[in-house]
Amino acid sequence: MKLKVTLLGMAVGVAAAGAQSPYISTVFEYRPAPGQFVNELPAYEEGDTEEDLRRKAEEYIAGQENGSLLSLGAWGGYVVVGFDHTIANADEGYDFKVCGNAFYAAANPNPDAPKGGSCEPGIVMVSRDTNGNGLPDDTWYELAGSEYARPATRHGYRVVYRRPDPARPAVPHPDDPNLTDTAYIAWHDNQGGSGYVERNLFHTQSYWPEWLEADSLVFEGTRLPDNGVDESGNRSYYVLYAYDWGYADNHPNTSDLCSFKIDWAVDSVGQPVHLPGIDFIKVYTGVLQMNGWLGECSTEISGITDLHPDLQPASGVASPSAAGWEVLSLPGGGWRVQTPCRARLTLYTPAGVPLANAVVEAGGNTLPGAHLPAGVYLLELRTDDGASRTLKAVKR
Ligand SMILES: [Ca+2]
Ligand SMILES: [Ca+2]
Ligand SMILES: [Ca+2]
Repeated sequence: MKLKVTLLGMAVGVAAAGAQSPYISTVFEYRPAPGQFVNELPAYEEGDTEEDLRRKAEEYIAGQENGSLLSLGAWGGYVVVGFDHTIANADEGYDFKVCGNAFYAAANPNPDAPKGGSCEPGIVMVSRDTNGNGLPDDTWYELAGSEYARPATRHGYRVVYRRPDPARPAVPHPDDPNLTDTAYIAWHDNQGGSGYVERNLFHTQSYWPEWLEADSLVFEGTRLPDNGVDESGNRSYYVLYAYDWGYADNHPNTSDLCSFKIDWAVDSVGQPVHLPGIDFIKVYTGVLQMNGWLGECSTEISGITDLHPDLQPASGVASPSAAGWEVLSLPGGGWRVQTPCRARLTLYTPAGVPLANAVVEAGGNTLPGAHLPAGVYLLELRTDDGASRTLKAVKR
């Protein structure tokens, strides 16, 4: 009991210290996957520990909107950050912005897809300090960006990278002198796939995080479809295309598309969750693709900004039923949908596939569902003023 009180006291003390900064206050963990900027951004020096690199990463991206570029390496490499306050989930608009170094190339020869250049989408996750200990040891939620429900997006993905053997002879690319070792760092995934992080002429340092002692590195998460295309057809010009929204290092920093809504959060099985605010953010490289001489797709970030640092999070999780929104399962297999006003309803499968649309009026409405298999469905209700809320609809 005494311990509990002490920990709570510490957490309150941290939150109350000093004025609120809109920027990152702490880097909790920096764990890049292998990549061509690893050991350079930031620089590894002989003898550095993981704590030294954590501190260097913090110097790069904390306390400023757009600091230095922190490279997360190939797919899965990540950084975990915190703030000196809880970032509130605003009723409308974006909640926070992530800066990176994405750009659209003027030379992109594809007129139908102008948002291509150097776009290296990173997946963003959020977490609440639910146990109040000030540490990111609570449940994480992915912000479901534009590609979340695409069939080509792989959820529950896992990759193991193996430390390169310095005695193994390099395997240069037969046609591309820029690629000095195409079998440099081997990886395999949990779906039967495998490949290599390739080494190129332009980055000659080790691509393996030198401060880590393990001989393999494991990362887990969501893998986005490949976004790089060799538009030249001869390995000379690669275009990395932006995804629509919801990813870090995916659009230029001047774009609203670098901003995020806490309302995009989903749980581990894709169910939307409502978080009144968040305390921690994790960003990891979302694409696993080599792009010839350009190297692997690797997300970089340079800062995160709370877009409304003075906004207080609503206390507790909002209860939809308390506000007059409710879904009840009916014995015959359908649902009773209770709303305080007129709303446009969309019924989704647990995987997010829309099944049906309807308009419901204020009060009780019956929604048929006898023909559907048992499971947890999602009901999105959008009011005439554009607000929306999502409720679970359980079919037994
Ligand atoms: Ca919101
Ligand atoms: Ca915690
Ligand atoms: Ca980048």
